[in-house]
Amino acid sequence: MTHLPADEIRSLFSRAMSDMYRKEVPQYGTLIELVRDVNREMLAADSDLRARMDSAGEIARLDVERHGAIRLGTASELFNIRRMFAVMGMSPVGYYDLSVAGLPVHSTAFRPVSTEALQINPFRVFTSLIRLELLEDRALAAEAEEILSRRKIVTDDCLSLIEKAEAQGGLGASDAEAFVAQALETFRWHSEATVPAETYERLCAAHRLIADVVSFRGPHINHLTPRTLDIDAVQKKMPERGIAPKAVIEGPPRRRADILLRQTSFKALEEPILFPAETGTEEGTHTARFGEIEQRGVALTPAGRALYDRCLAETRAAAAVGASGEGAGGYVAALDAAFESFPDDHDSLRRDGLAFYRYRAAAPLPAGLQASPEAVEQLLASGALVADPQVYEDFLPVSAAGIFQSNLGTDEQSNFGESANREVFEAALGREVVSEMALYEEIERESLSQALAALAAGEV
Ligand code: OOG
Ligand code: NI
Repeated sequence: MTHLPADEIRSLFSRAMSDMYRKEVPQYGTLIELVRDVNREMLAADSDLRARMDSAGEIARLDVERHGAIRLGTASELFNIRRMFAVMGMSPVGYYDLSVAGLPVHSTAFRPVSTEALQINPFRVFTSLIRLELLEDRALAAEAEEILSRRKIVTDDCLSLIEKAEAQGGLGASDAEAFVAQALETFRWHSEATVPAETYERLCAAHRLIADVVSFRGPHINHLTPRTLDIDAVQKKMPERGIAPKAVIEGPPRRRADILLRQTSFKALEEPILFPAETGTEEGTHTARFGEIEQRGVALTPAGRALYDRCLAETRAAAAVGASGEGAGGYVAALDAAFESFPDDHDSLRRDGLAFYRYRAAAPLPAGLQASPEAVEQLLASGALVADPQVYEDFLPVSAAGIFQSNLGTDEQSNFGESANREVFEAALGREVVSEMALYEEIERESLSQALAALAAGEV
């Protein structure tokens, strides 16, 4: 039997999720249009950018590129979600400890890992697991655990299709379609809470993230984020289209050679919900779902990342943004100043070993040059070899915390303190998370040896 490639199942799912979210949150549709307009203008105005992205295979993925986020309640939920995403060719990459920012969650990102799969559709889902063990109120933690133990977030039909995919090594076309429809059910919004208003209030008082997870039937997708080529332009134009962005863009400053990831979001919507009550239902509201945009730059090596972390720490020590955005100007100035020491062109980033590249052979080997690792600089200078920046496919814990915070009240307590627990997370997941650094390294190494081989064989 022929299986539908996992990459195609992921594309189907990502489109279905986007259609569903557009219906649920109309502002998301507005944001998608704005991002598409800005990307088109950028590509039309900058033919170098267009050519570069085209030869790196990045134009095609731009319009389908997005990430989403969900929050899970229990180890077994994480285990089943991992199996569900595996059917779509998505693996858990990276471990993010958000307790450093006072949030009672730890997370991973499910995403495709190979160059080919990323080019087809890089859909990613930032997936957090709440940590009830960090709650001081042990009775409330036990109550939350009991409530969560009663829910099933993956439909029975979906579970059987996952089992079938695991047994057969994939799904045929009609099974794949049924799987996508069933998987979508897990992420749907439910306007009826599963707990009475009084329980919801107590959960909120412990932490609003906990209330968001424990009070509902499933892990509603809380945002979907398109990728823009100019986040500053989109941020500026958001108010024109009736969207109010958060005060500052998370991540590195605006630069000539983009690094890592810059993100901004709009505030969560206040949505009407119904709580079960002794007689019928009781009306209330909940804020969970929001919108976000991102701009992706080159992935950094461990050395580059350490430099990034230092520059960011310096910025945050020098300037702080207040609860309602005061001090945003000072923060941006401090950010620009702190990153002055960070090389801002791809040649330096590559030569200094700060960022990851993907090599390709672009012209025949010039006379007198060897297709060898020692000759890389000369081959690049001659144009026979080209180094494309590898897009950063992952997330940043400090930025993610900023995105979480902008959607929670600013009076949130943050007294959990650092307590990473990767072992517990991986035990729940049922496997180890993939190291993102190892993936970038391998792509760089492999691409260089293939490009050199192609030059040596005269295949260009
Ligand atoms: C996830 C927030 C983090 C990002 O892009 O860094 C995030 C959440 O609110 O569940 O989406
Ligand atoms: Ni996000």
